[in-house]
Amino acid sequence: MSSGDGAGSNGRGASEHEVVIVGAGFAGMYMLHKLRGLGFDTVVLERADGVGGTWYWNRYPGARCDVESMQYSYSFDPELEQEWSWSERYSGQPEILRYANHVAERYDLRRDIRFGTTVAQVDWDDDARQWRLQTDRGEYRARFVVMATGCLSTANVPQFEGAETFGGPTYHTGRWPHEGVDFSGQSVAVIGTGSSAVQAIPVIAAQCRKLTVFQRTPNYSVPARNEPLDPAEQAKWKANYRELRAKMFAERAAMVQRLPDGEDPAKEAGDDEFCQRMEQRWEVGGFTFYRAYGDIALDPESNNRVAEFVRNKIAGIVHDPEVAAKLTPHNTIACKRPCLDTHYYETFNQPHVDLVDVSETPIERICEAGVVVDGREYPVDGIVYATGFDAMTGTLLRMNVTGRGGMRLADHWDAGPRTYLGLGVAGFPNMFTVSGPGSPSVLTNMIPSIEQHVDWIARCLVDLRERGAATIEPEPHAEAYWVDYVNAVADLTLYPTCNSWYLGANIPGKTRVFMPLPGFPPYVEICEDVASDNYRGFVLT
Ligand code: N01
Repeated sequence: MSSGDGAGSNGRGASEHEVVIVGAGFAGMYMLHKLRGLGFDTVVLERADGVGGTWYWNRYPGARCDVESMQYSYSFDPELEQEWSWSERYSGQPEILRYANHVAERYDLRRDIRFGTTVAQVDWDDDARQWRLQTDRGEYRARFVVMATGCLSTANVPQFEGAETFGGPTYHTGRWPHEGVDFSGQSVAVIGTGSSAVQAIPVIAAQCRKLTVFQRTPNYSVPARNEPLDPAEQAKWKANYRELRAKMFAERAAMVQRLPDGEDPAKEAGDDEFCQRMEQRWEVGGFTFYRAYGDIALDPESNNRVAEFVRNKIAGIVHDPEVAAKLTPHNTIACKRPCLDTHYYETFNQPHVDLVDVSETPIERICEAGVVVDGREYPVDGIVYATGFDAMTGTLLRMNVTGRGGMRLADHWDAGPRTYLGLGVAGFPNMFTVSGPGSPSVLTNMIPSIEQHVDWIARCLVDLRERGAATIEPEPHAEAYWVDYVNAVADLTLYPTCNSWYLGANIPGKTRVFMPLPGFPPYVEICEDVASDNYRGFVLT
C-alpha cells in the first residue's frame, strides 16, 4: 500500500481515492458496500486485523449484545436477512463477529479494506480540496472522508498510581486478548460495574477461585432473560421482515420491544397495577422494562418509583443486607446506559465473590500484589479493567484532524463536540461522521442508526456528483443551531442528571455536554428534510 496500493497510487507515494472510510465495523462495512455499488472508488482503513469493530475488540467473557438478535442485523439486503440464522435471543460476541465476517465475505469487502492500518493524522488540503491521511502504513488522499470509527472505540484506563508495578496480567474489556483468558484457580479483580462488567462478572465468577469487584457507582440492571432463540420467533421475523423493520425504524430507539410501550405516567398508577406491570416486564426481560410507562425518562417522581422497584428486587436477590445496600443505586434509573444481565446480582451471593465500595475511598493505588483501597491491600493474580471508553469523541480526536486553515478539531470541540446533524462539522469540508455526536447513535439500536447515516451520506455523495459540486460542509450557524437543539432535547429528559459517559463525565477533564440526541424517528425526518431542501444548513461549492 502506501506507495504500493495499486491503481489508486498518485505517483507521489500516496494512495489516492474518491472516498476513504476509517473503520471496518458495521458502519464502515456497509458504507464500503454502498459506495462501491454507486461507483465510488473507496478504500477502508482499519487498525484491527479483521472486520467487526466493537465486536472484534470486545471479547471479554459474557460479551453479548443487549439488542435482540433478530433486530441487531443489517436490513439493506433481504437475501442476507433470509440466509443468516441466529441461535439465541441476544447474540453473543462470537456469533456477531461471525456475522460480520460473513458479510465481509459475501460482499467481497476485504479487498478494499487495509487492515492493520492506524490513522495518525488527518488534514484538509484546501488547495487540492482533498483530505490527506497519514497512517503507520503510508499516506492516503481522498476527496471525502467518512469517519466510521464507532462511539465506544477508545478504551478508558484510569491512571491509577503504581499501575505499572502490578505483577500479574491486566486486561481491558474492550481490548480482550484474542486467545481468551483462563481464570481457573485465580484470584481476579474487576474494576467497574458498567454494562461490560455486569455481563463479565457472572461469567468470570463461574471460572475463578476468588473475585473481588471494585465498584464506584452501583448500577441498575434488569434481567436480559437470554435463551435459545425460538425457531417460531425467527420464522416470524423472516416472514415479515419488511413490516417489522419498518416498525423498528418508527421506534424512538430503533427497536421493537416485546411488550407495547406504556404511555401513561408511572407516578399515577395504582399500586397493584404498577406492581403487576413492572413484574411482568421484569419476567419478560430486556429493555421493555424501561419502557413500562411513558414518563420514566422524563419525570423524577415516576423515575424514582421504577428505580425503587429495582432496589426492592436487589434487596430480594442479594442475601447479605450489607452487600445488597452497597449494590443499591440511588440515582436516576436509566440516565446512565441501562444494563441487562444474566444473574448479576445473584453472583454476589457466592462465597468467593467480594464487593469493595470505592465510592468514598477511591482506589488508592495498584501495587505489585494487587489493588489498594483505604490502606488495605487486595491481592489478586489479574486485573480486569471494565472501565469503559472515551466515548463518541475519543477516537476522532486521537486522529488529530485539522480542517480549513489548519483548524484543529480538538480546538473546535474544546467546549464539547459541535456537529450539524451528527453528520458533519463546520470548517471540515467533505468529512462525514457515522453515528457522530449530535445524532441518536448510542441511544438506539446501532445497526439501523448506522444504516440511516450510511444511506444519507451515500445519497449526498451522489447528489454532489450529479451537481458537479466539489465540497460540502455545514454552515457555522446551522451547526450552532444543532448544538442548541440537541441540548434542548436532552434537557427535556432526565439524561443529564447523572455522571454518565453520554455526558463525557467518565473522563477526567472532558467537557460535560450531552452528546447523543434522544429520539430516532424525528431525527430521521429532519435528515430527510435537510437533504430534500437542497442540503439546508450545508454549503456546497
Ligand atoms: O463502561 P462504563 P462499559 N475507579 O463507562 C467505572 C456499551 N456496551 O464498558 O460509574 C473506579 O459504562 C465506572 O464507575 P462510574 C454500552 O453502551 C454495550 O461497562 O463512572 N471505577 C463504571 O462502573 C455501555 O454503556 C453492551 O462511577 C471506575 C465502569 O468503570 C458502554 O458500552 C455491552 C473508574 C465503566 O462503565 C460502556 O460500558 C457492554 C475509576 N477510576 C457495553 N473509572 C451491549 O450489550 C471508571 N470506573 C450492546
